[in-house]
Amino acid sequence: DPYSSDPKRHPVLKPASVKPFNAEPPPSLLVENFITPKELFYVRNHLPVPNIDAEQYKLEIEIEGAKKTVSLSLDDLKKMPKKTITATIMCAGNRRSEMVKVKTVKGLNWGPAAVANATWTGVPLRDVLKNAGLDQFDDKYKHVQFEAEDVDATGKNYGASIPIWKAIDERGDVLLAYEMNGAPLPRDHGYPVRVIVPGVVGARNVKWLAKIVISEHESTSHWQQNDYKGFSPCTDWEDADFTKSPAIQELPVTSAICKPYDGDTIDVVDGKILIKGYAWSGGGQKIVRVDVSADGGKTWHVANVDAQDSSEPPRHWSWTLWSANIPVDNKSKTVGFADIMVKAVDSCYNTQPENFEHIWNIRGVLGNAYHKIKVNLKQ
Ligand code: MTE
Ligand code: MO
Repeated sequence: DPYSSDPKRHPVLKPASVKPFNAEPPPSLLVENFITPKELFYVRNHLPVPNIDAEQYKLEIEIEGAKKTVSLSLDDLKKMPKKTITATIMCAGNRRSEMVKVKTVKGLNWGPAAVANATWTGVPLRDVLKNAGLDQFDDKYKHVQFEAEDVDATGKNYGASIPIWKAIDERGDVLLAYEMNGAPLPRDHGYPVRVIVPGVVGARNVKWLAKIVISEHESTSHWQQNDYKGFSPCTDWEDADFTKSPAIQELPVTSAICKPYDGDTIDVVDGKILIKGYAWSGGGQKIVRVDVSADGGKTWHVANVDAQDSSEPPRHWSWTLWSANIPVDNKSKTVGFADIMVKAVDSCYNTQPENFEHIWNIRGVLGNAYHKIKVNLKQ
């Protein structure tokens, strides 16, 4: 069993699959903390967790066409000036379980908790590339490829790539991280070194990093080429041409109600109900407003921001936690329920699509429509 040396997991994580291990926490617990404790941080593994001895760890760096490659130990990385950022990571398939209600898709049935926020400490990737001899003004190179230590049954490694501007720009804030929330990375989250590409889809935040290649080309890995791409609702598996859709990088703005849950019965206090959730946008955009409704969108209210960091766009990498105490119509005896919905607005004034019907896609990615739940009201 290639999964026999996987780490032990906290029982609060609800598995969507066990081998490989994929799990998210209960959404109501997720929004209790601005910085997600490691026990509550969702896990998204495509393959068995590699067992890496930090003492033996080597990171290889190759600049295509150059004769030499550079090899760095964990100590070499730790000797370089370090930096800490707070960044949210979100899986492209977050909230897939809502999209599935339109029509089935291929992918894990994620709820709204395949997202989390942590502090990450490590070395800026741009410093490592500079030391390795990359001339940042050489426009021959277009991509930075990451190869990981985890392998599939045919011997292929997990891999992904990002455009080179994101790696080179100081404001891109890409890190080779060796700490999460001030402690060494847990094995599930990439021990000893992972890439943090803030503002960019989870899939490019490569864990168990083994090799970096500066290249004219994207990563050729399955996950860069034939997965994690968006399609039209009219495209099915027979006519999907993966060469025609770009690989997902920055994610669109999204939000979710994490407390209460769809179908819950909740108390009405002084004619109001309390709801809580998160909002986040990719590309370093900040959430500037969260709108909530308790009557199916007839009337809207602006939610309170409970937690947000002060960094400005386009370097605002972490999520926003919000809550709202919204009035419900409890005068009429017939109203025993509320249709609650949320949409967020980011600093580009982009907002969310109204429903999943119009953004449905075969892989069930980029599911950022209004989050809608129905609850029963207890007077
Ligand atoms: N890196 C490696 N080496 N192997 C993986 O399976 N999964 C990716 C990414 N990096 C993956 C990986 C995906 S799809 C996501 S969403 C994030 O890691 C999840 O990070 P987490 O498990 O730390 O939450
Ligand atoms: Mo993912």
